[in-house]
Amino acid sequence: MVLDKLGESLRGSIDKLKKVLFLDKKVVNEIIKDIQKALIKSDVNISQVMELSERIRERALKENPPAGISKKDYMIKIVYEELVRFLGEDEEGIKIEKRPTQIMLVGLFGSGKTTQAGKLANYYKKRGYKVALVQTDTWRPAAYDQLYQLSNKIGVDFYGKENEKNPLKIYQEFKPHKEKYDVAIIDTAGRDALSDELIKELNKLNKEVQAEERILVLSGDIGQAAKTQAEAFHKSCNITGVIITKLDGTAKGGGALAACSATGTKVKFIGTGEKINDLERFNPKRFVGKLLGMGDIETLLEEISQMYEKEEMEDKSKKFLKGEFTLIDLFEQLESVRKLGPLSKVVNMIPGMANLNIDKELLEVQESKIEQWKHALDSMTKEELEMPEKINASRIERIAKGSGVPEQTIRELIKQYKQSKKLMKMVKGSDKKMKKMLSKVGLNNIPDLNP
Ligand SMILES: Nc1nc2c(ncn2[C@@H]2O[C@H](COP(=O)(O)OP(=O)(O)OP(=O)(O)O)[C@@H](O)[C@H]2O)c(=O)[nH]1
Ligand SMILES: [Mg+2]
Repeated sequence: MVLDKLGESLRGSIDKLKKVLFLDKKVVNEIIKDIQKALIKSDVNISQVMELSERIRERALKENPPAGISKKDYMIKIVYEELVRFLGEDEEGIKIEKRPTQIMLVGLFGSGKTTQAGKLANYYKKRGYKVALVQTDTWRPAAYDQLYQLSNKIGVDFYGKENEKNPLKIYQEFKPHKEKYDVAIIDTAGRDALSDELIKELNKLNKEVQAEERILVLSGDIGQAAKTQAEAFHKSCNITGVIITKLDGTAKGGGALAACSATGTKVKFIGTGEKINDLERFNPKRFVGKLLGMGDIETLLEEISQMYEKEEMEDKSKKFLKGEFTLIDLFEQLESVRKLGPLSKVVNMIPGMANLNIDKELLEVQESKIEQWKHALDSMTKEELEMPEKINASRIERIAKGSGVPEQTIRELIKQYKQSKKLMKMVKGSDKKMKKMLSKVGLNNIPDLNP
């Protein structure tokens, strides 16, 4: 499992959070301390840890959850969101848009370049692309064999030259064939450190290959030192992203991931083992979800977003019932009711509504007219939308010209608005039975209508 220690500790904090009776400042601080410890153990840079935990603390203490969601659950959401942000927010991936898309892998000795070259070839072959593997590493004696064997195993074409000392020459022999492929993956030689010699070699190769993607392969076990490496390689060959490998076997992987994100270097894939299939596209949301215990988080996020929707609807209903509504509110209400079916039918579904003796025409809005109203509303000024009473004949003429909607239809819209407002007054003046009825259709939690 990737970053299992970090995941274990974070899940531990979440469990602790779930168990407390009441979320107060003390608990927030305690949970944050746990998270800090977990991140520091994973070799995340201290100032990054502090920055992240400050954000979590501030939000947890300041923000209020929507009604129906506990503070504890809301804090879990905050922790999730901030960790996702911390790790780069959105998935980057490598897009195969040009044919061929050349992916050049660079990095220090043993970081996992050759292995990832094989994994990537396998990844793209499985997705139906025609792939070539090119070995330009003339340093490591076994490099040629290593990649050759991988290419046989995967079943993709291989280019290389066993006793050639000049990587440029090897690439030049491949170049006339490159058009045959959708994806060409170019493995390069590493060194102990980013020496001048390696920089020179990479610069030359870089110029010749002109790869769409220049990917730095970093071993996760270097932890926060990933920052210096990413910066140095970026300077020498303007890398387009990184692959962090060996996340299966190191406690320091969190540091490497966080360091890359801090330098703005996009993590495109992660290596999760030695086998050919042990490569994952890096998606911060999925990754953090898994770390925190996927299923739980998804259900929770869904619940919270539903509560927000409910709150918003209730707010609108309250305004509507108080008669404090504008043309925009009217339109929104009509749109949301329209989703339930034709208005006349919707009204019939509400028990007791018929007894109110509402003129049926008052509610029977022709479906096609709503679309025209939308255009008319687009041509109105803010003042007109908020105070429709101000819309006189000359304004109607102007709105009609601007929207291409007949004046008559605009007059109907205003009539509808006035009638709805009248209806609201009736609702306001009605008895408890009415309130009961409204609660049946979900418009509950409404403050006393006759205070
Ligand atoms: N556990 C684990 N091991 C990996 C992963 N990726 C690569 N390795 C191992 O790391 C070692 C080095 O991998 P290579 O692919 O040869 O590294 P390299 O960057 O090509 O090294 P040089 O050619 O010497 O520069 C090998 O033993 C791989 O099996 C990974 O994601 N997880
Ligand atoms: Mg290699």
